[in-house]
Amino acid sequence: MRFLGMVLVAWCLGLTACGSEFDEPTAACAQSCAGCCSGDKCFDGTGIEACGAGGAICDRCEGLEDCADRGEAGRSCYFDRSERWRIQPVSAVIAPINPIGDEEWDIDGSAPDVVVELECPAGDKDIKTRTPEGSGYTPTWTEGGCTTTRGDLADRSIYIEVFDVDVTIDDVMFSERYLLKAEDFRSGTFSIALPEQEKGVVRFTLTRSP
Ligand SMILES: [Ca+2]
Ligand SMILES: [Ca+2]
Repeated sequence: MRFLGMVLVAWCLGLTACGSEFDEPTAACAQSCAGCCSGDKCFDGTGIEACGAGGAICDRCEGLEDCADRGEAGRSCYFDRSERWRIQPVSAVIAPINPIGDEEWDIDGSAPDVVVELECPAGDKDIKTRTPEGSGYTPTWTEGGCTTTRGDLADRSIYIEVFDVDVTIDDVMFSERYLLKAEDFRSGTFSIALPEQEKGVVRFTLTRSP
């Protein structure tokens, strides 16, 4: 059945007029429902699963769309490319031993000095940001994130580098691109696993910015 479902989804994606899972509103629902309708069923219409207002047929929001109240245009699934979002590294868990070389992070045996650098897409260039040094094996940060538009973040990945600052050559823990997913925006958070570090992770918040 799963295979059949995938085939149907693939088939539907290829057609612009693929049938909605919702039925045309009945006259009774259209007149009495403040949210959205499917047949004679009235939904409150504020969620991405069933979005709409004024007794219109419900819509399921896809991808990065929100169920958004758009004033006179009513409530509908909408993806606002110009909306500004902030990506902030907030915390990490670092392994006690550097997996590269299997030794302590710093020669004097002290904890790593962890910095997260981001390159966030902004138009045809990137914004580069850098957190302060977070010390210890569970560093936290409140500064050094980037803010850019949702459209840029939908089109292009961010580059993330995590490292222990050293006098000569930094110990790099992570350097990869990451493309934000719809669920990252919905949950307002995402994390990356640090390779070779058991339980090693860096967590980020993803918030709308005024
Ligand atoms: Ca080091
Ligand atoms: Ca260091």
